[in-house]
Amino acid sequence: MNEILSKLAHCIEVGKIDKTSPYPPAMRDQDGASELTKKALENGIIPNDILENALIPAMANVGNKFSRHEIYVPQMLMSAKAMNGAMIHIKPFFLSGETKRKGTFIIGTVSGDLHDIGKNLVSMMIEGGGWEVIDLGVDVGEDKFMQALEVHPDAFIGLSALLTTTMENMRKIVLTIKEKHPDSRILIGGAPVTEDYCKKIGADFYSPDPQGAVEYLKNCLSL
Ligand code: B1M
Repeated sequence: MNEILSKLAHCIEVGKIDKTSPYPPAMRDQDGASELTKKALENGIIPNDILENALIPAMANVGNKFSRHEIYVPQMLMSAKAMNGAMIHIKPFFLSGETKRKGTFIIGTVSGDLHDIGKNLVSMMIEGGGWEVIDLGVDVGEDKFMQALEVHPDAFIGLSALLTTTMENMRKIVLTIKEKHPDSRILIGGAPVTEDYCKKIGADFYSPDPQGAVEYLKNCLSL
């Protein structure tokens, strides 16, 4: 792997946000995820390669270490902060700057779930695809989705969940939305979510990644 990307992946894994960050103590005064992402961009590495070859695999390693009880929640949180420190620099590249929007997309991480990195990536890519994105944040229940739909009745809706427990909350949200807005289009995603689960709960589309979500919206427009 490219040296900058491999250092960047290491910063995500150990939770080194930027040069001024005192954590982890062994990396004091060294570049963190923020500086290395900037360097990667300055060296002509494309944002998608930074994501696919450094940030996402590093977060996957963090999850595996957590599963093996080699790290705990505070370390996971530091990795998430380092990831955000990197994403700040990548975000502008995914925004197209188009003024005329293709439509509105309402997104949130479902009730009980505080994971937002994947959801933010999806928002960013969809916004970059020319859509207005209304990001409701994390721990979002059916009421908040319904309120947003009152204001934007033609919007597409995206639900994200990272826990097998909170994934179940998608079912109620889909049911409530479909009762009042049967023609609405709901797409779902997140690590534990599957195509099969999507069909079971009556959602319209499952995508394992942000690109699939962007493609789905694009295809809906051309129907
Ligand atoms: Co949590 N956590 N966590 N965590 N965490 C996982 C998800 C876990 C798999 C770790 C593990 O055990 N190996 C595990 C879930 C187990 C399970 O249910 N099967 C877990 C757990 C158990 C927990 C807690 C319960 C831990 C505890 O407190 N004991 C707790 C729950 C808190 C809560 O939500 N109520 C918790 C807390 C946290 C932190 C707060 C510390 C932090 C989140 C910080 C944040 O998001 N701001 C955190 C983190 C960082 C993780 C891991 C390490 C990384 C998640 C991540 O950001 N991945 C994660 C392990 C892992 O995933 N390997 C883990 C990177 C991100 C780019 O991927 O979110 O999957 P992801 O998104 C992808 C796709 O899924 C897709 O696109 C994205 C890009 O490819 N996608 C969509 C996502 N949403 C989509 C929507 C779409 C389409 C595609 O359409 C709408």
